[in-house]
Amino acid sequence: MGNIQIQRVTLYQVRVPLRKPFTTHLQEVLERESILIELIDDQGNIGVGECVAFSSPWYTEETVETAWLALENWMIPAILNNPLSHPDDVDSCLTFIKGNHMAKSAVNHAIWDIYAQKQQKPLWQVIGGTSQAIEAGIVVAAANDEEMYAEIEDAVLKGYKRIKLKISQSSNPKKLQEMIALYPQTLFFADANGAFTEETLHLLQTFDECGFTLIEQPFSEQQNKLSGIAQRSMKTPFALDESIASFQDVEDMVDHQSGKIIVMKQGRVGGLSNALRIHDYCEKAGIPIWVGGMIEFGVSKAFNLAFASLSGVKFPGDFSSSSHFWDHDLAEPTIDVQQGEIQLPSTPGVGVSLNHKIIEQYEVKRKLFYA
Ligand code: OSB
Ligand code: MG
Repeated sequence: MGNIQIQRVTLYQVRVPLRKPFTTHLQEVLERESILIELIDDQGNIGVGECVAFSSPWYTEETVETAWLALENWMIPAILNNPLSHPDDVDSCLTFIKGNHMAKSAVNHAIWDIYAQKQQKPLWQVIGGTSQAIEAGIVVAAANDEEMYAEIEDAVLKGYKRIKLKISQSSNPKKLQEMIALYPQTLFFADANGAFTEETLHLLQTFDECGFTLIEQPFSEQQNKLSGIAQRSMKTPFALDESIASFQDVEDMVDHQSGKIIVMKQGRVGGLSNALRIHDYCEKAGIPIWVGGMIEFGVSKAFNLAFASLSGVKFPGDFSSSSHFWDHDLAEPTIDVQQGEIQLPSTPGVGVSLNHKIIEQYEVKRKLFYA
């Protein structure tokens, strides 16, 4: 296959307004700052990646600024000076850097993109994906009930197979149960983003009769033991999102029985290489996976879609059309849900490139690096 020798790296920082506010009990997101990375190798292959850290540490410790620093000071110099024979080598080349998973993931992704292009195959095939049509799910994170009902109706009409609702201690389980009963063809997930505590465990238990397929991350990421106690008292399976930042976290989930399903966010586990290891373990252990979202652009979503093609992914993920969040996506082609599905590309690599014209409109800063 030959080594991948990176010649040039470009980092772009962008700031893009969301089409409508994204509201959870933790944060209201109105605009998305993000970092895009573009690598060019000695044969002219272009690999892309996207760092999914947010502007502030409301969801994870990493932020856009810390990720930029890590990329600029340590990660990019390391990959410019080391020929790589496989994307997994990105991880071995960056073991001297602790944490910073989302920044690492962006680099790991861009190398996977080039690696697949060199094999002249779509990335999803290179990693052993089996389905070319990915079932689409959407997240409703509305500020009030009226908006929530309107967005649910709209999503059902658009053909989404699954709707994820943000819940918190102030949600009304009775009303949710009635609403879910109106849409027997649609799967409903609940995402608590860690809203519940030991003191409010009894409130969480009142969601057990709502008809949710699963409840995502009821407690904060460290509360495995409590989550295990709660899970054993409820029939609705828990899917752990924030808790899963590594392979070991999956083993912890099994040890504590703190959840039954994994939400994969490649950025949080440090990229596709680690995500694949988790996938293979989960498939053997019979733990279903589904793919979560980060209010991303089409680059990150394209890697999520490739992962969703794997046989261990058992539920529709956070996959909505580009137009759900954005007036203009930063990657092309844009994501277009049709009959509740998204078709994977047949072109080599991850199948998307940066839309430079659009990026220019939203660019905050840019930096180039040469070997
Ligand atoms: O908890 O899944 C989450 C978005 C930002 C931060 C955390 C979460 C989310 C989502 C996914 O719910 C939104 C999407 O990209 O479709
Ligand atoms: Mg979540």
